Amino acid sequence: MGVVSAPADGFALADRVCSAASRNAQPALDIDPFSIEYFEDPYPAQELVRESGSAVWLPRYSVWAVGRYEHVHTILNDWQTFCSSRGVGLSDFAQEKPWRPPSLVLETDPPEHDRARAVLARVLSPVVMKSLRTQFASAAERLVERLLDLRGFDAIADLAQAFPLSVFPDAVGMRADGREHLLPYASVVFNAFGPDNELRRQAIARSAPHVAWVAEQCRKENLAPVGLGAQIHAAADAGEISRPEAETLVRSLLSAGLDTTVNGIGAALYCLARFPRAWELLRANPMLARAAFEEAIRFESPVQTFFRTTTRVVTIGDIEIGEGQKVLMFLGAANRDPRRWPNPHVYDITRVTSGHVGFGSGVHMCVGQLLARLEAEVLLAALAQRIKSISIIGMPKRAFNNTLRGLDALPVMIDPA
Ligand code: OVV
Repeated sequence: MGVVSAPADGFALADRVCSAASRNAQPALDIDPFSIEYFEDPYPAQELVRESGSAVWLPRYSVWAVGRYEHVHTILNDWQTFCSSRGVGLSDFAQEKPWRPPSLVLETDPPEHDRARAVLARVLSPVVMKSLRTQFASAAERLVERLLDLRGFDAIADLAQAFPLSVFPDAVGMRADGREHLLPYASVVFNAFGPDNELRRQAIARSAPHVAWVAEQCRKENLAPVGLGAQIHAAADAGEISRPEAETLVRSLLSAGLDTTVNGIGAALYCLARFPRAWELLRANPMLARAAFEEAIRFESPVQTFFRTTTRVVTIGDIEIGEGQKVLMFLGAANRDPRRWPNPHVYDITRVTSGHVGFGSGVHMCVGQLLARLEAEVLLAALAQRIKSISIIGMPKRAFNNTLRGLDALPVMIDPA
């Protein structure tokens, strides 16, 4: 530990770091963290980001990159200096029109942020989670029984997607038809945080039907009288927020509430299939389901990156950053920073995961994290109780997205306990 090893591609670390003495010795890197090549294996480049300095300039996008845990954590917890209201993607809302009206929680700063956040925090509170638990657990058990009949299936489509799709839209109170728009819509949202590359352009070019459908579903009259959507609209009935604000907050649920849990659960399944010791531990003690999920979030970091924009000149470690600069936080790199995590590249469901930044940190920390954990916990516990082994029986296929890390396909075989 502490020794910098040569990246897997054979280029020595120093060859990629332009020490740029002409620019106050500010390190620069020519990596593209939004390229297919990077998504295929992000770890060498993430190590470069971490080891090059406390902040490193990415000339390709004219942004600062931060990959060390300490500094990612500091940035996440200083909204005054590192604001969200200019967007948390590459696009600076002070310079460019956002592709959709900004989110009232994600893309705002206190005090405006806090009003919207309070509504979502209440709608996604522990009391509400308790009311959802029994139905979620039954749905998980039913799905696992069905998969046991199949024996061989795609752990992404048939499990990581199927389970959230079987519980989340119902919990929100959505109508049954048109739900096939939800994952494509989320894919657009998360691609749109990235640069103007092929992924983002294609996603936005094809977004119109998904955007129109989602906007329609956010209206009070299209949501069941009980459910998370209705609870948001109740805040408008009470005069706490306006009706259009309620609709935009329902949009936040639909934007951030499904593809994230799909990739979080997918990460846990991929980890448990690759690390048989972890699977055996979980099987021996299904109470470890929550720990297995949390460690999968640290290990895979399904949400890989977010940006902030500086509101003043600021120093990160020994690097000075100007005002109005985009700062790219590598959550995945921070979650594997050897300065913070022993054996960071090992999936270990017995480790202390608290402090990981897979859900962010600070005022914007994932407001849906309890719902994500509930879904994952009941599903992993059901698997642990009914299944002896999960084996990968075909090539995993990676999904490419500017923000989300996960798989498109994971062919597996399961054996009953
Ligand atoms: C965390 C997140 C991701 C995407 C969209 C939103 C939030 C939103 O609030 O719309």
